[in-house]
Formats: sequence, structure tokens, C-alpha cells
Amino acid sequence: MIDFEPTDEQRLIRETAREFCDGEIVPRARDMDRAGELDPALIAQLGALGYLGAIVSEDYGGRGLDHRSYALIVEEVGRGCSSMRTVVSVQTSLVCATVERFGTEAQKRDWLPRLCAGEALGCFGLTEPDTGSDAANVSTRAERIEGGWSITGQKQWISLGTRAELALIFAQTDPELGRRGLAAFLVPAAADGFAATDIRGKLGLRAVDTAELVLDGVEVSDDALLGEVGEGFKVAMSALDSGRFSVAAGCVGICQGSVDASVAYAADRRQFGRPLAGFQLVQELIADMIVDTEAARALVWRAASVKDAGRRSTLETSVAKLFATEASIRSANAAIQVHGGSGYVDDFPVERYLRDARVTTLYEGTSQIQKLIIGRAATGIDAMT
Ligand code: COS
Repeated sequence: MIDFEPTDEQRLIRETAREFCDGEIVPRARDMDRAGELDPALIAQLGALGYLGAIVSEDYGGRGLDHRSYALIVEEVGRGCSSMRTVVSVQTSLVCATVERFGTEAQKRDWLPRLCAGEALGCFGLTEPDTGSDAANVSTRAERIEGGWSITGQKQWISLGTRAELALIFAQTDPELGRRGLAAFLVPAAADGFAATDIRGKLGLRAVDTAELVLDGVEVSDDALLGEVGEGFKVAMSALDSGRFSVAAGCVGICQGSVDASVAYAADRRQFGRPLAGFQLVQELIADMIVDTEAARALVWRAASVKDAGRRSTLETSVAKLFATEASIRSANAAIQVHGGSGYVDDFPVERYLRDARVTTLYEGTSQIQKLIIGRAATGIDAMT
């Protein structure tokens, strides 16, 4: 059963995140989007507030919060700016939570306190030019050398790739083993042979960098192996269970932001002698957005409750991610409709909401992949492989 009433602590966490979003993120979101650059001071603030390690144990510099609280934070950051939300999702879910789950004590002590504090950023290197949905088909190679590994390959669409100090790299150790040959490595971006190039010209998420990574014989020691050799696919999928959840929570923020902007604009703007809010067709647009927002939030909270119970949440996460991401596109698009011509320029956040929402049904598993995961769970038949 989901309890829809936040606890007092969760309420306080939401209020603090809301104040931070409205006071610090919202006023800078348009400029960061136009400049194609995040304000580093804001990233430092995310770290200081504990938002980059919300679900990581306090032993390693995190806040040790439950997943509902994490969702409340991510929703607020996502309402303000999806590029900032991407920093939270990648750092917390894909990198920190994964290092905490699969890392050795030494790896956790080495990396987590600085990552949680925002003193270092991390990125998640799974996708390649020829490997997207078919995540097991990684062609980056890790070859055994004396005392460690030599890694060679290319990674594509890597959020935070040019800023990260640490790259979580998935590589094949033995092509004959397929997914059972995959391994995950903690690769310092400063290593010889590691290069990151920014990908320009994106529709949305303009303020956060998206990179192509090239690893040319990057040598790492045995200590860099995260989990066991052959465990890489499990590490990646487990990371994505958390990453997809975080994306979904961020999309609830886009939905809520679309509602808030539309209600305010519809009350203010007058046509035919009355506010837009007085027209039934405008109310219909707003009502549909509200239903999408509430449903997306409930699905995120449901996934959170499964995670907090310590159970695997792949199915619940896919349901939440599929619905929330698609809902965010619908809501942002409807919000532009409410705003008319004003919604087509960046005086209001809604055109950015739509541009930023669009990637969410692509990355961390397309909507089609989420449907195949849900369909397989329902029917017991694998329609993917
Ligand atoms: N946690 C732990 N283990 C997991 C897991 C998870 N969330 N998901 C899968 N596994 C394990 C399974 O238990 C299974 O282990 P065994 O072989 O020991 O039984 C193994 O991993 C394979 O699982 P599964 O059969 O579900 O894998 P598939 O090859 O069917 O996965 C899909 C196919 C399409 C679901 C997967 O490749 C996928 O999610 N693709 C999308 C990738 C993606 O999101 N890319 C974006 C990257 S970030 S932008």
C-alpha cells in the first residue's frame, strides 16, 4: 500500500527543495539554457544540500534518505531545470548508488564522499555508437594486462562526460561470453588515453554537457573493477533501475511546472473579455495536465515504496518511467498551447519543458524498451531477444 501523505520529514525535505528550486534554479534556468552552460555554483549548492547523494548512506557522505524523499527532491529540481536534474540523476542514481551497491569498501571511501559533496562529478559510460537499446552488445574491450586492464572503445551520449572526474565504463572482457563477459570499471577521466568531446546542437538539455568518450588503451589497475568480471550487465541494469526512477521523478516536475505555468497564464491572459481560464477548452487542457501529473507522481511513489522495501523494482520503475516521461511531453506540449505565441519563446519555461522532456522517452531505455519489459513481465514471453 502506498501512503499518499508524506511524513513530516518528507514534507520538510520537499519544502526545502521547493525553496531552493524557486529561489536559485528558476531565476537562472533560461540563461543557462541560452548559454549552454550550467552555473558551477549551483552544482556546488546541490552538493551542499546533499542532493547528489540523497539515497547514499551517511557513512559515505550521503544523506541516507528513502526513495520517496529522493523523488520529492528530484521532482523539484526537475521543475526548475532538467539540465540540473540530469546532474542529480546521473550523479546520485547512475554513479553514487551503483558504487555504493557494488563497490569495495576502498572504492566507496575513495569516491563517494567527494561525489556526494559535488566536489567531483561522475558519468555513466554504457551507450556506444552501435549499442543503444541492445545494452549487452558492448564492443568496448577490456584486456588483461599485468596488474590490471587496458580499455579501448568509444562511448556516446554520455551526460556530464566532459565535466566528470570519474567515468563508470562498461567493457567486454571476453567477446565469446556475450553479456556474461561484461565488466564495469571506475575510470578516472584524467587517465592517459581518455578523451571527452562535447556534442553540440541538441534539441534540449542544452545547459548540461553530453559527450562522446574515447578510450584508447586506458590502463587501470585491478582496484578499478566495480563488481566481478561478468557482472557488468547486472551492474548496468541495477544502475538503470535507479536512473530510470530518477528520470521519472524529474518528469513529474516538468508536468507540475507545466500545470503551474498554465494556471498562472490562463488567469492573467484575457481574450474575448475574460481570462483564458474561463474557457472550457483551456480548462480541459489544464485538467488533462493535472491528471497526468498526479498519475505520474503516484507511479513514482509506488516504485519508491518497492525500492524502500528492498525489493527489485524493475517492473514498477519501467511503468513509472514510461508513463511519467510520455506525460511530461504531453503536459509541456499542452502548456505551450495554453500560452499561445508566448509559449513559443523562452520568456516562459514551457518551450524549454518540451525540449527537455523530449529526450526522456529516449535515454535510459526508450519507451519501447519499457513496454517490452512490462510486456515480458505480464506474458512471460521475451519479445526482445
Ligand atoms: N538488477 C539486477 N540484475 C538484473 C537487473 C536488475 N535490474 N536486470 C537484469 N538483471 C540480470 C538478470 O537477473 C539476468 O541475470 P541472470 O542471467 O543471472 O539470470 C541478467 O541480468 C539478464 O537480464 P535480462 O534477461 O532481463 O536481460 P535482457 O538481455 O533481456 O535485457 C533489455 C534486455 C532490453 C531489457 C536491456 O538490454 C535494456 O534495458 N536495454 C536498454 C538499455 C538502456 O536503457 N540504455 C540506455 C543507457 S543509459 S542512456
